[in-house]
Amino acid sequence: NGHKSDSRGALIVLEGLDRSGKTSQSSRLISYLEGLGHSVESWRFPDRNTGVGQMISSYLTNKSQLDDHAIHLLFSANRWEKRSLMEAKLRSGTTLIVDRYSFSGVAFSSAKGLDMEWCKAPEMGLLAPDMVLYLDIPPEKAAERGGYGGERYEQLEFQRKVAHSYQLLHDASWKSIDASLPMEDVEKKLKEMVLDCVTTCQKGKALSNLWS
Ligand code: 2DT
Repeated sequence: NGHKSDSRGALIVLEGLDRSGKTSQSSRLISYLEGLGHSVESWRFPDRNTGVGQMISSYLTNKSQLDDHAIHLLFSANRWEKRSLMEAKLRSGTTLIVDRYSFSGVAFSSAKGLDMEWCKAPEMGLLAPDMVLYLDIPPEKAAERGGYGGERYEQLEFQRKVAHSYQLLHDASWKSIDASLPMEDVEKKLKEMVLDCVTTCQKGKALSNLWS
């Protein structure tokens, strides 16, 4: 009686400090899943292509200044404007590998001193990821990798605070991976976890919302 249609794609989020390897690992996961014949898309937040995204981009590159609360809400709005597309993709069977999501939103804003519960509130009702893969790396080690760009937030002292905020956000859907291991080792672990999650969602795991 239509239960087959409950099969769906997985919502998989990669989180971690700058230079933790999220972007490289994300493209490896995409190739891996495509190779297995899965329908999969690479997403990232902020999505700088929308109108809201352009305001965010201008803030991150220090071309504009905004109140901490205001930029927090823009990051959240940027996810809300993609929510219905996200749900449609998942229901049509496409898995999404998402580079940063609400956890970045809360971790970065609370690292500035905003109240964590206040930060979570606008995220409530967005789709909850099926799995959050946290690429765990000490801030000092990430900084050694070099290549912090010139964007706002890309400073060791601030990254330490973000790491602390991330620690407060861990819940049952989180999987931490030691991201200071060689890239190939990290990749191998991620592939196993992702495949497992994709299979569970294909079997018809229900979608749910943050933060309930
Ligand atoms: P990228 O370097 O990954 O493009 O991220 N950020 C991100 C927030 O402060 N709030 C959010 O909700 C999101 C998604 C993290 C750009 C920077 O924006 C931060 C780094």
